[in-house]
Amino acid sequence: MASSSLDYLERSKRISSPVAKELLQIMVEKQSNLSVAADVKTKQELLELADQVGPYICLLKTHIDVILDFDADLVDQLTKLAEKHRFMIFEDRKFADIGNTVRMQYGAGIYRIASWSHFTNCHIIPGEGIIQGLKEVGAPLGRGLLLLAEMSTVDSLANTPQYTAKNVELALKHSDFVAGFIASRRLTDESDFIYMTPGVGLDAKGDALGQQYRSPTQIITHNRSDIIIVGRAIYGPGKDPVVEAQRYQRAGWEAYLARLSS
Ligand code: 5BU
Repeated sequence: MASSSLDYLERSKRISSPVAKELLQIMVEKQSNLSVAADVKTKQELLELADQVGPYICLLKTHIDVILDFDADLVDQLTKLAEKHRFMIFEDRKFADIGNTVRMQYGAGIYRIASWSHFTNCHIIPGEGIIQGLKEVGAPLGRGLLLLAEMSTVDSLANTPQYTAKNVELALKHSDFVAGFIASRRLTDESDFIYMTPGVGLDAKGDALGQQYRSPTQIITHNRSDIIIVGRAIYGPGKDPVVEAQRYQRAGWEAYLARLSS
């Protein structure tokens, strides 16, 4: 049976990646396949947003390098909020350099991403060495990597069959560290991976810089992805993050239930 026809609970028992397993368990417990992309600019805003939306999400996605006043205490507090509300953390770093460089960028520097982020992601533009470099740092810590097999923007160069197929090939080869993909749709049934999709919105169709939004129904029910990643639609101007997080949690979960019954 294709793994996408199984429910999240059944998949949590079978999937090989320990972080994907834990994430699927959290999704079942909280009835949430919602990840909030917390693209805010200060430590206080990030902590406030994480505390507000925490009860409704399975995963918090960060861009830690946009935080003006980043410090180690931010990471400690985020980790405490993740434990309090039971969500995981995904630093959307999009590594893209040679293995030797990403090893340093992932494990060291100011952010020490590997020390606190359960998931991170990379482009496979440099070839297999980028996965090997990240794996040397992340695997001993029990972290998981997501490959950027597709992007949500209107003219993304990643969305070609050959590039996407290479992502699948490398994920299968490194399935001891690759937990899944960033993609708009399920890419393979050969082995189970977790799929996360940004560019999701119920109201706007896009932004002025090439972003495109699709609905949870399109992404989860029809395209068989697992997690919707939602940013400005939750906390943008005039939005109430709690109301919107609840709304997207509901929409994502209903789309998942519709997939199971289709
Ligand atoms: P938005 O406010 O929902 O548009 O934010 C989307 C987030 O997802 C933002 O943090 C992007 O960096 C991220 N993103 C994306 O939009 N599209 C992609 O293909 C990838 C990441 Br990969």
